[in-house]
Amino acid sequence: MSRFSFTLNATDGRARAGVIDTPRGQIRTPAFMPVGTAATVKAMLPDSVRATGADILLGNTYHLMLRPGADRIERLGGLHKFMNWDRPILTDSGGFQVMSLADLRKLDEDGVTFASHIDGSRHVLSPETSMEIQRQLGSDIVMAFDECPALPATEERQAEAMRLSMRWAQRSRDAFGDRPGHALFGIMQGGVIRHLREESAEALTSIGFDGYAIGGLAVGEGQEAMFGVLDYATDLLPQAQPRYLMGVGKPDDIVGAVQRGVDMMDCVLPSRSGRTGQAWTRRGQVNIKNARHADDPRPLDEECRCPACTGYSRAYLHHVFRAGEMISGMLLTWHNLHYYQDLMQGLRDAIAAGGLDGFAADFHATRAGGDI
Ligand code: PRF
Ligand code: ZN
Repeated sequence: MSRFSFTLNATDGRARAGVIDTPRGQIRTPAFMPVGTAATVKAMLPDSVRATGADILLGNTYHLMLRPGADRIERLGGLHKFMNWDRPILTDSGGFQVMSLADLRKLDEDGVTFASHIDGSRHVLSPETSMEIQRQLGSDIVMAFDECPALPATEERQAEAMRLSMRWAQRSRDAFGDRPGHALFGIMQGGVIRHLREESAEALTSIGFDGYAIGGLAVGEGQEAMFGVLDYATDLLPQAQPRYLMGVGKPDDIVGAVQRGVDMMDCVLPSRSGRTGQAWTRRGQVNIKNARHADDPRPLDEECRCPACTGYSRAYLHHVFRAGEMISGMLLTWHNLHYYQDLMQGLRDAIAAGGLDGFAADFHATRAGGDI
């Protein structure tokens, strides 16, 4: 069986382009991972997600353990077979979703006890149960179990959450064991406090992981503060493993993160905003609800080769959104995911050619603020 490995092919400044090899296929980096929380990228068939250029999807321990249940998915042959996606899947470990979605949460050294947001049933997540559930799902890239404190948080609270996450990282590593072809990523915490980020990086690298995530960002601190952390945080992590910035982001967040040495990202934004009538294009954001589009025969994005842009006008997309037709969410999600993957390919090509700064300048120059 081929093992999990990361090969760096090019660097440009602090940015990197490479390939992660897994038994389920290659992941070209920098990579954007569409979110498939409930065993589906909402409004898209898996072949269509692949056609946008995605190499890997993200799944969620929290949602799948509650519905339809990890035991059931395991009995049915694992998440890949269940959702008909045979390429790599990364699963988040659940703690972050418990804190934002579950009721009656109780957190202690062992883990977190909570009530399901779906039916109120009681559950426990700990480093050990999270590793077991991610194994049952058949995840290719398993995330360590961590705590991401809600903002605003005092330095004391950030330190406590980070140190708990580092003890949980060691327990995650021990519980994961040795699983050839599967990877375990550690998650750095520490908020926007540099010495806590340094302490967290030191703890994770001395445990040793197949990849390193930067957690605890994009939680309301703002882009400037996030970039301020990324300015030093990626350099605290090993060169030889992938770095994953969790839950990011808007297109300009992605460009800035890649310039600062991030290799992987995920975000619900392109899929979620597609269902609410928001499109992301080379010239900026389009709100398809807007009456301005009712008679507009032009495509969403003149340069895009996706089915929404090659087959339909803004007028049609406006009409089906207003009429509440299902094809509206399908076409806008397809376009948004296609746009995001085109952006990633542009970033990878620019890094390979040593022209990332020019690419980024061009990216910013062609985009208008507000609605276009
Ligand atoms: N930890 C985990 N998942 C996450 C985050 C985190 O800090 C974030 C923060 N942006 C998103 N998803 N486990
Ligand atoms: Zn398009």
